[in-house]
Order: sequence, then structure tokens, then C-alpha cells
Amino acid sequence: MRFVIISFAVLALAGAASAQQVLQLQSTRTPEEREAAFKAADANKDGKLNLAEFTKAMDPEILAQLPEGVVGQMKAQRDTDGDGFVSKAEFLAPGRIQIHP
Ligand SMILES: [Ca+2]
Ligand SMILES: [Ca+2]
Repeated sequence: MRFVIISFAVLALAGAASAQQVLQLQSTRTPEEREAAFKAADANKDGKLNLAEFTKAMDPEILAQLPEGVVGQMKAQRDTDGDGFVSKAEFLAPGRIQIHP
């Protein structure tokens, strides 16, 4: 099974145990840049991100290397209170995300 771990700055894409393909990416964005990205992506200015807004808020360098269709899973894991939106606190919170493409 393939999975992706995004732990704020580090993203690891691991292959099956036998293949051991691991890709690690380091985001170069600072916390200030992440906060600015959140504000810029919040198109309707309600202080939280829907899926389209969340996609815009992501680090483009990371986004470009993600497998297809995993952004929704990332958003769901960021949405820790389960209201369907990613608040600024949820977006900026440290944590680890595991995705199964
Ligand atoms: Ca919004
Ligand atoms: Ca939420």
C-alpha cells in the first residue's frame, strides 16, 4: 500500500515495503507565508477554507508532487473539528497527515 505522510514541512511518499520508494519534500514556506497563503486563498473571507480554497492555500511545490486525488484527504485530516472547513488554526496547526492514494 502506498501512503503519503505530510508532517508540516516534510512529505514522504512511501512505496510498498518491498519497493521502499520514499520521497521526502521540504516545504520552504515560513509560518508567516503559510498564514498569508491562508488569507489569500480564503476567497469568500469567511475565515475558513473549503476544498477549492484549501487547494489554493497549499504550497504549490508540495501540491505539484502529490498523487492525484489526495487533496480532499488532506483537507479532511486538517479539518480536526469535522465541520467540513479548514479554519486558520487547523491550517496552521502542527501535525502529521497520512494519505492513502
Ligand atoms: Ca472561505
Ligand atoms: Ca474545521
